[in-house]
Amino acid sequence: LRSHGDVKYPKSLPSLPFIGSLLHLGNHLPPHILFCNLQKKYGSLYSFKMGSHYVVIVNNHEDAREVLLKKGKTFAGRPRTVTTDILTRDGKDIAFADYSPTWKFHRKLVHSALCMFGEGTFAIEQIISREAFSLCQTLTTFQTSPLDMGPELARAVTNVVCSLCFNTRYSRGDEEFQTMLRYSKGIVDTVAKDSLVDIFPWLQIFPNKDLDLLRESVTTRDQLLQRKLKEHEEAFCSETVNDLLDALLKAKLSMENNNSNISNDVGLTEDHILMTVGDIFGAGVETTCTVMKWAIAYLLHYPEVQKKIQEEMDAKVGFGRCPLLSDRKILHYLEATIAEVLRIRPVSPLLIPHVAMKDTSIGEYTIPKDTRVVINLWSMHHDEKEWVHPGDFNPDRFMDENGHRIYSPSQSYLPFGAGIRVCLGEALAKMEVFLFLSWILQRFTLEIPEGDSLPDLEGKFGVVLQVKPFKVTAKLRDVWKNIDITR
Ligand code: HEM
Ligand code: PLO
Repeated sequence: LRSHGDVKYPKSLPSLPFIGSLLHLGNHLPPHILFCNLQKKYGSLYSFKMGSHYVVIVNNHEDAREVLLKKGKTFAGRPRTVTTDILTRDGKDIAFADYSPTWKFHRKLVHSALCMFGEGTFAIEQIISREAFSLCQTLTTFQTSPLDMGPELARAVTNVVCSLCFNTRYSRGDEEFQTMLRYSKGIVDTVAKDSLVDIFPWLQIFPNKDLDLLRESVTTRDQLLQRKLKEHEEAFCSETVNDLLDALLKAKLSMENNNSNISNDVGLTEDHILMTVGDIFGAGVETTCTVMKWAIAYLLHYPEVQKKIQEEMDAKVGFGRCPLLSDRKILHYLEATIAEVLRIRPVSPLLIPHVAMKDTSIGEYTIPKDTRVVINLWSMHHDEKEWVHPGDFNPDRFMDENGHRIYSPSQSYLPFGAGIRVCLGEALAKMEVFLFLSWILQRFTLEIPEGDSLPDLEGKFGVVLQVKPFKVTAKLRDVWKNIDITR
């Protein structure tokens, strides 16, 4: 693409050699950091070809806001890729589905179901608190011995999503839960991994270990979801909608009965229901769990932050009751710490790629239809023009001088994205992270096991920015030593 007349395209990286160097460099530098560094040479908005696809990388908040908010609908498309097509039966879910009336209808449906069973109700506080209590019990039994909290956190957040979607939960060591952990790791490790198959789709005709693992993991997941769907169908009664799956079934049945025009247009098939539940499950578990792990890793690196959170809690909540969601309004420093974790290690540093659905523009640059637009949240959250020492972990950025919370100290902060593709689970995720962390820190002080080194803060890029596994000791705080914590 070349500029002619008034038409100006984003600066382009040299095409053919670049693909080689991208894949090569990709082995050393994760893409969000590589794309951030390339700004030095190409400016904050630049483009390149990946196979036959024209890709634009957006690194600053002005352009990102134009794409996500001002022209949100124009950029609401999603690309089809080999791995996400396997995961979602060719885009029959929400997150990886292209913009369409069906997608719009689904998103609305799931949004209202989430409000009904979660966000808007007292029930969600009880569900999360039950899991926080159970997590604290497990930590108590591990007293002083080093523990990888990963699987325990995974069970806690899985049980929250399970309660919302299926009205069930898992106990420690449950066989079905172990299966779930296994297939989800298989998917996270392979979906959109280094996008090789997505750059050259014809590569899929060659044997590819990752694709095999992805297919196998997806098959196991689908069998599990199918079983849940069948159980719900058998027990279904439209009078009592117990969970998200019931709500989706009810919507499907009422559309079939109505036989109205919309049902032809937006057809809610069994595949759609399965894939949508798969999305909520996958997004609900992997993201929340990842944020919890990052938060704990940073608390180990910054014991003074942990101490400050505990002092605030001791003063404002005390030990006579458990933390509540309403404490979010008073535990400013804990909220600021969570906000800072989401800044310094965004769960989804490149969001999910967006696609221009028609010819359009970003700033002064022309963007042709079908361009893939990658928003580099990492660049935005580490922009030196917007943040003082962006590489430093400092919750005080989100506090004012009176000790109150600042919600958005910079425009360059969008951990959940924005606009019509904004995260569907933002409210739920914030409630979970707040309650889990406050329950844990009210009772325990987290420390590095003797002889272990500090957790690695670099992260491993994939469909989410993962933390490398590490161990902690959860020491029961002195005040709790004489109290029966299992009450
Ligand atoms: C999409 C962040 C938790 C469900 C997204 C996106 C981001 C994000 C950045 C992509 C936005 C875009 O492409 O423009 C996060 C973070 C979380 C979190 C940081 C945890 C702290 C959750 C939870 C759920 C969820 C708990 C489920 C209940 C979704 C769905 C989408 C999405 C369904 C796709 C939306 C669409 O494409 O229309 N999230 N998320 N997320 N998230 Fe989350
Ligand atoms: C996580 C592994 C699951 O087995 C499947 C799944 C579904 C939805 C995905 C999620 C995975 C990863 C995080 C994603 C989410 C949709 C939105 C979310 C990509 C692959 C984010 C952070 O954008």
